[in-house]
Amino acid sequence: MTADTEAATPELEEHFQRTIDRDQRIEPRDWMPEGYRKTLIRQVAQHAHSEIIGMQPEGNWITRAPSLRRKAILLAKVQDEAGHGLYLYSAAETLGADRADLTRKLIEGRQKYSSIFNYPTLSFADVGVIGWLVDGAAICNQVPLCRSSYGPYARGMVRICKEESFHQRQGYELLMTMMRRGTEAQRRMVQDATDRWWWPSLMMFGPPDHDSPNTAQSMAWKVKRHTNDELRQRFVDMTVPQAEALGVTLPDPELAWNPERGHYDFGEIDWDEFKRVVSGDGPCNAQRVAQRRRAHDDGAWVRGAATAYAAKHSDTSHDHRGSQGL
Ligand code: FAQ
Repeated sequence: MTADTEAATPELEEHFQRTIDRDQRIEPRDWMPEGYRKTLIRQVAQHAHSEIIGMQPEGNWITRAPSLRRKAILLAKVQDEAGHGLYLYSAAETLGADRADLTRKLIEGRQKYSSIFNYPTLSFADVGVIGWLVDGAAICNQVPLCRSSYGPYARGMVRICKEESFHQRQGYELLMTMMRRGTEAQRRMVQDATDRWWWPSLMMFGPPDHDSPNTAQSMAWKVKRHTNDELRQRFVDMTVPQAEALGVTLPDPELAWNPERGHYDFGEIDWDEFKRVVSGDGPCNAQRVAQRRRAHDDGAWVRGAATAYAAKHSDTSHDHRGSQGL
């Protein structure tokens, strides 16, 4: 029986709880409650799927970027997202998940990915706004995950966050260029993209705390360090001054500084829209999943060739060493 399947005993449970209480990390070799393993696989897999599906909206603009420089930047960013997906699938594997099984669940619609990637990218300004708002929200949500109690997830998040903050700055720089040095039409494109992405970005943080079934347990296990509403508020507070500096209006007439709370108040999020998008009925859900399924099918020969090569290599590696006199 390996450590991960070992039956619970009071000693193992106490050791797990003590590790959490002391803010130390749970590692793959450690005993952990089945619920802890399950919720981590759920969250990490959803996160990995989001990074991979998240390549599509911006990938849409690689062939139509307005200059070689912008194209190179965008290519690099989309490649970074692929890398994030791979770190996260590896982290899920340390919990006993099987990557092929996770991919199957994604393309069969049995596992979620972030609602945000079900919206279309209608102009090149969307590339800038995704960097500014979507990566901005991702950073707000993910920096605290660098202190998540599960070691491989927390360590993966450190590198991911460094790259996400670079992405956020490239998006903001692109928008600044369009606003300060662009034409009137380009400024209108930035405002239009901001109008379309603002509310979906707020939804990225998940349902409100009173309607978030997983938060209490995930906070107790220190998988999550803040609630969905706390992080959403932090994002709003951080973003309003950035919008002012950029010269765009955030599409919320109720957005106002509240000196008593020391935070910005903001309007009600359309939670019906959120539920529709999460349950598969957003503007681009069908297209995103179909594209992922197509890419998976098209890649079958690569996986087959890699598996055949690995099998051949392991059969003959002894002979190779022999023939090279090693
Ligand atoms: N979309 O009880 P809670 C990125 C689900 S990466 C879809 O509050 P939890 C990088 C939730 O899974 C973006 N589903 O759940 C990038 C749960 O479903 P389940 C992804 C959502 O886990 C940038 C149910 O609702 N980031 O952007 C959403 O405690 C640019 C109830 O919710 C992460 O995954 C949603 N927005 O809190 C890439 C970060 N929100 O499984 C390309 C890690 C909630 O019970 C371009 N994840 N749900 O059926 C987390 O921090 C958490 O999982 C939350 C949700 C905060 C997302």
